[in-house]
Amino acid sequence: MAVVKKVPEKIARQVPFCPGCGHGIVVRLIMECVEELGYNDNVIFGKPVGCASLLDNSLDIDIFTGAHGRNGASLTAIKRLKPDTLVISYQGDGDAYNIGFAETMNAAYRNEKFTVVTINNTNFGMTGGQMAWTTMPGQKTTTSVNGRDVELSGLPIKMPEMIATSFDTAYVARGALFTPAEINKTKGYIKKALQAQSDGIGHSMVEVLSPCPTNWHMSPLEAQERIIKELVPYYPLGELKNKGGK
Ligand SMILES: Cc1ncc(C[n+]2csc(CCOP(=O)(O)OP(=O)(O)O)c2C)c(N)n1
Ligand code: SF4
Ligand SMILES: [Mg+2]
Repeated sequence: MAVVKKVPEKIARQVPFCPGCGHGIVVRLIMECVEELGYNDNVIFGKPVGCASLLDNSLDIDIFTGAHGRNGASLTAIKRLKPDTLVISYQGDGDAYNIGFAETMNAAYRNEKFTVVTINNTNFGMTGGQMAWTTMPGQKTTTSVNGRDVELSGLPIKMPEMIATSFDTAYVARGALFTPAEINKTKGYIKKALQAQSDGIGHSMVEVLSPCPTNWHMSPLEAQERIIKELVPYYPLGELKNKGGK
């Protein structure tokens, strides 16, 4: 018999995202992991600028909102001042990779002992679907109306690969949201990343390939199929680094 897991207590109200959006799923996975790891009030959720900024009223935990892209710097300070607190930086791809590139890379470079979870939905979602560094070749966005031209703007960025191979980080993985099995694997990656932080091993990061049906102009089902057919072949799934070995 299938076991339906209870919504974590800290998700106090409904999350405010579009139908079929991945943000709500990932936030739930994070809060399930937080609960399972035994953290109750000793958690700080670093919220970005982007669609996830709408989360304020949904979570009953301490939330910090950084300026656009700057959570890598702000949460460094918070974690250093409160080393026993589980610090989670939840960020969009535009926030963490484009606007916050320097802060994200510097936090990883210094091996700051907090966890970054990034939502790669291949665009700047909240502001209407502009091209990001994660946008796929040929993808039409409001700022690449004829499709992304890699001759002009380069290839989509693979931040987890850069962070896993360049710096002395503890845990790096990429998951995706399509089948329940993949969603469960993604939860496993998030849990290991949080465990690496809890064990004091070092910086941890999980990227999640996530649907944005609204700006992709697709149904939720078509958006999931796009992830499987178009995104996964370019952005491979799995663990890139697991220093703690758990
Ligand atoms: C300094 C600054 N520049 C630009 C903006 C406008 N802005 C708000 S949300 C956003 C896009 C965020 O995209 P992403 O991080 O990918 O998150 P998503 O909405 O896709 O989840 C931008 C550019 C801002 N709020 N502050
Ligand atoms: S615009 Fe995209 S990322 Fe933002 S809430 Fe809607 S589906 Fe989600
Ligand atoms: Mg985005």
